[in-house]
Amino acid sequence: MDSDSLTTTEVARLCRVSDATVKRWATAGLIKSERTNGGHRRFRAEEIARFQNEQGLGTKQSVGDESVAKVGLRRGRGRKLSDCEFFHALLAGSENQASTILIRRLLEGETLTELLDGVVTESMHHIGELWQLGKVSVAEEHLASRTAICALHNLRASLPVPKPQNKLAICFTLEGDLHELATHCAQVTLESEGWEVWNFGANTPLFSISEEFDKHSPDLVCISSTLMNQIDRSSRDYVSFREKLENHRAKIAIGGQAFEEDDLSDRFPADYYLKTFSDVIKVATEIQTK
Ligand code: B12
Repeated sequence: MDSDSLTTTEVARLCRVSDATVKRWATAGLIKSERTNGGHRRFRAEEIARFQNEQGLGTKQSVGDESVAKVGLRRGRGRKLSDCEFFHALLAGSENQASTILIRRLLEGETLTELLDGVVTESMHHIGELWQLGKVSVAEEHLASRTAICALHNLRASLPVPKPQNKLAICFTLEGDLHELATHCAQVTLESEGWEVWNFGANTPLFSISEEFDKHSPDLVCISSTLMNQIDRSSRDYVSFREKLENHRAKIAIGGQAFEEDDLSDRFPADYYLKTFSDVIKVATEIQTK
């Protein structure tokens, strides 16, 4: 199967209609398609996601709904195979293929957080292992990271529009840390719950974030730290950051490998220490219902 696009039968299955209906939609110009050399129609996953959202069709789901997740997992699509496909698409720098894999899996019923905690994180970790073994170059690792970020943002554009929650979150990675993927994952997760999110990305000084507080007053701050080179300095900056936050309502959630490896909770006191993006949904729900 071509992992860049969907066949008429796949679209029909996703939208729960007949092949003939899909062909009619395509002929009427309701969904854009391309033709293979053999004259068969092919559809881009982003296009189908857009159409489904517009029309309220098919497997459209509430993101994070565990019951939907289980249905997705029970379906016979080789999980390992497509995880592997995603990993290869990242290494090849194929933005279109990587995006299609994620969007297709979402359409098939996997939850957003399953994709983030599973396929995206695992593929990047696998790339890290190969890099450590000298089997993946620094250039390939850079390309894979950029491709993953692009795929995440294409996936984001394909998500159903959620009910706005009137909540604001800020995401960033601590100063000196260039690993930004988790901030994008947290952003997409919170947005899928109807939050507004400002993602400041990698290498963000804490003092500059505290200045943002006076302007925007967020409800949640998501901090990611993969690699902390200067723990003493970062923890000192964090103490002043917390002091500035005292008069604000924002909760602080911290995650990342730097916190998984060592217990840094004394030096970085926070409201939540999170490991997964499905935890982010739980926190968002808790804040919303208060
Ligand atoms: C991509 C990558 C990079 C890219 C980052 C590009 C970018 N734009 O983000 C670049 C090339 C910049 C890079 C640089 C370096 N890297 Co690097 N990198 C990685 C790699 C392969 C993937 C990281 C990633 O994106 N993962 C995907 C995200 C989604 O997952 P995650 O970050 O692991 O986060 C997970 C959790 O931690 C948690 N999480 C994280 N943050 C948050 C926040 C919240 C709120 C929540 C809920 C959860 C959460 O959620 C995720 C699910 O479990 C990892 C491999 C690995 N095992 O992680 C190495 C890795 C992290 N890098 C490593 C190293 C050594 C480096 C360098 C020092 C290499 C060098 N000599 O220059 C530099 C350091 C640069 C710096 N100052 O930060 C080591 C770190 C080892 C260690 N702990 O000491 C790793 C583990 C590779 C390895 N196997 O050795 N790297």
